[in-house]
Amino acid sequence: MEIIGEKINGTRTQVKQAIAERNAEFIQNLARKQVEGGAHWLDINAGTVPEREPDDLVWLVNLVQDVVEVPLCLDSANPNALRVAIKHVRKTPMINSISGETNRLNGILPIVAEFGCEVIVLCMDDKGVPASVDARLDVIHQVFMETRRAGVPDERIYVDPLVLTIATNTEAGRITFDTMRAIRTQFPQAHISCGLSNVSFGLPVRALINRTFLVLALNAGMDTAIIDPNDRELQAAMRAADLLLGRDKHCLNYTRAYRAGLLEKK
Ligand code: THG
Repeated sequence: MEIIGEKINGTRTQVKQAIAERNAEFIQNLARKQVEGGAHWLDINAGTVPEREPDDLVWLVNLVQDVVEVPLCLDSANPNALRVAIKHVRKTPMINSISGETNRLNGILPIVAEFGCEVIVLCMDDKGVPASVDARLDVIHQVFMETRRAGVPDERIYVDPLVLTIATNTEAGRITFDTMRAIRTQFPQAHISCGLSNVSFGLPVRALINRTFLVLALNAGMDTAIIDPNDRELQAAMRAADLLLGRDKHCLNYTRAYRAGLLEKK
């Protein structure tokens, strides 16, 4: 499984403060630690102040690239911020995200096509996140029509089926897994990605729910996730799941993680 490290996100209190104070050391430590923890990409989200977002995003991009080599995942709904930031990236970034929403298709898909980016596709449109599996697949088919028309190959697409909160709808997990299985079959070249934060909202022992969700999602065809790469239990569960699903040739990653002391309790 490929990991997108989630921690450099301006909606988090500490990161928001570090951005406001231009605390470079705090951000660069987050970048280094996540790559040491196994992140293949780093999500970079400058937060929610629209007039400051382009400057803040460029500041983050430059800082992070000075200390790590991994490509970035630019997390913004603002085409202007993305266009400014993309001039500063050293490696072609992933864009997080487009969706079936008109403004994202019009504003962000042209950037993805022009710069040859990989892109996360959220399973939602102007009406929100569809309730049923079939309605979600309709949205996905619509978006693939647009990405193909724009010349973006399916293998650059990471579909995020979105998982809603189990506490308010106990079908939320099943709907997400069924959507993943259908995407795997209908778009075999595309990737499937997901975040975990929503699924366990409002319930106790959230980390247990999150890591069990991750294992079930891997079984449903997910190959990438936006997670905290420094969460030991999550990483251990993910490595065991990859091993059991036949995605770890010669058990190499598993045994390597064991020797690095990553699989057992500290
Ligand atoms: N899909 C896509 N992008 C996403 C998400 C997704 N981007 C945002 C989010 N979901 C994933 N990123 C984060 C980043 C940080 C945290 C959670 C998800 C986080 N949360 C703390 C917690 O859960 O305890 C609380 C916040 C804080 O520290 O202030 O750290 O699903 N495409």
